Amino acid sequence: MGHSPTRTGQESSFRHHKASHVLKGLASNPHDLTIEGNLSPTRIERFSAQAGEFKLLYGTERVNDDVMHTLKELSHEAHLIDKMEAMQRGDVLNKIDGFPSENREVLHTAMRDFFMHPNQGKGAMKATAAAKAECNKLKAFMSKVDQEGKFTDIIQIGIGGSDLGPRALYVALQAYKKHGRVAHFISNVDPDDTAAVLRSIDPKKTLVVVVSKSGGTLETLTNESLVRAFFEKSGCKPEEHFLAVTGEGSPMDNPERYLASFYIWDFIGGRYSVTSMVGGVMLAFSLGFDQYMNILKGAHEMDRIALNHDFDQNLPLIGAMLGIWNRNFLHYPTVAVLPYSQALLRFPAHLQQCNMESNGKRIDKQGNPVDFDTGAIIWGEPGTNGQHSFYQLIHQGTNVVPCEFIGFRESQYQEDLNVQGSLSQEKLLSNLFAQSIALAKGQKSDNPNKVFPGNRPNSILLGKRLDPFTLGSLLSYYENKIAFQGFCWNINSFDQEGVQLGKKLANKIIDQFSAKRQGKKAEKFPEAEALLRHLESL
Ligand code: G6Q
Repeated sequence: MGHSPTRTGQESSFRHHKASHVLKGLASNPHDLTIEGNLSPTRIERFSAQAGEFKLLYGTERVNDDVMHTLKELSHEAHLIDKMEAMQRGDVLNKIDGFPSENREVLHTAMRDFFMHPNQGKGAMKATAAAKAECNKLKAFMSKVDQEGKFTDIIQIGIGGSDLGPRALYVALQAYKKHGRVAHFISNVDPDDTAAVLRSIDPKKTLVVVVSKSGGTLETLTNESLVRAFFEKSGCKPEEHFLAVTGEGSPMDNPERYLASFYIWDFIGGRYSVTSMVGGVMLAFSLGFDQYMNILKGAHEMDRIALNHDFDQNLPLIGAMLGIWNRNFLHYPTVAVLPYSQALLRFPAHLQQCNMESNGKRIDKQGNPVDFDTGAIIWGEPGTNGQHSFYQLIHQGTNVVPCEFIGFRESQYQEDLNVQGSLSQEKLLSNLFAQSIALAKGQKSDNPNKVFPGNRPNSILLGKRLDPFTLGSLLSYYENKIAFQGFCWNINSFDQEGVQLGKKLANKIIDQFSAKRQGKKAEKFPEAEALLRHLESL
């Protein structure tokens, strides 16, 4: 059994920092965006920051100079950049002191640290070298695939971190796909997920990449078996089509069963793994190896920005502190991520995992229950579609939902038409800006049903065009923002104990199904048995 060490120095709760007390006072009277003139052009200019390919516009948040200054102070008092440096150089941050825990480094940034000023931390250098070796292997493999020209499709089998990020990036980069290449995804253990994909492919022309860091995930192994059986039935040898991405020494680390195997390591959290081989194999196949490299370059650029000691240029840190302001001082429980880019259709789903699995925690890094709110509930959909759906609640509902808009000056395909005096891209961006201003300023009216209360905080992350490089940067912006918030709360953003209990109980219920089929008795589980009786009575 462990014990709960007391917190000291860098580990003390953010609530006890001097800046937190000041922020608490400031939160009693946050900037009122609804007063005429309070959302001025000067303000929009002043509360903006630029780094790499992005601008962050946050004049529509409920902040003023004092708040921003004190959030910066809080980031210093909580040593957030020091912690980011520790993470990127390979210190063991994934742990709970005094208790059994994963006890690992957190080195997803090393997966893309090949380009400029590689990190000199011992752990980081080792991880980068290993990642580089896998990249070289992937490059050689893909050039062989290109030469042979046998394959047109790839199926990625994986779930959670081995699915959401890769899928979100693939969907976002359709405009950059290699001619004649398509990716499909199977994640759910629902047999319909597999059946639907298998109906749409020709196995002779299809690669299958099975992605599981642990090599032991129920859904993934089950789906691999289903797809293998389908390939065998179709007269295709699985070892000529199946690829593996897994941890060294995992049950899936069996190169003879696969055409090629690639590694990932335990210091890469699943939800942070998209830039490793977890996303790399499918992305290099469908976009080309060079575009995969461009994603890594963009991510690396933002990783470097996250280390910038100049608060005003450190976009992920500013984003993180604005989030802390909304969560811990204005006490808003959710955040909507609203990309004005159809290509980012699956991006909020990826962020949901990345953010909520990382920061949905109730104890600190010393094992003590926290006495403040941690990760917000993340959700979202692309605009303008969302406007015709849930924006009603965002504008006039009883809960205030801070919104993070994402937009791009140019469209991806650059295929647009002037309809009634404007391009579609202009209409899209006009809607984004209109929503941001409407949420902030609100509207007065004699008709209560037409009153918009305003003061609904939001920010806009603006880029030039969504391409592989900027998408890599966007991904890293959020990964680092999430990590900064976890550092500030002194929680472990890199484990996920909360998903274990359900898995354990599901396995016990699976045993009930198997036992029944074999006419045997399974271990007693009265609550589940009661539920199963309902199922059987249908
Ligand atoms: C992410 C989680 C989790 C994980 C999946 C798949 O951080 O760890 O979502 O990615 O459970 O795990 P495997 O890759 O081991 O199959």
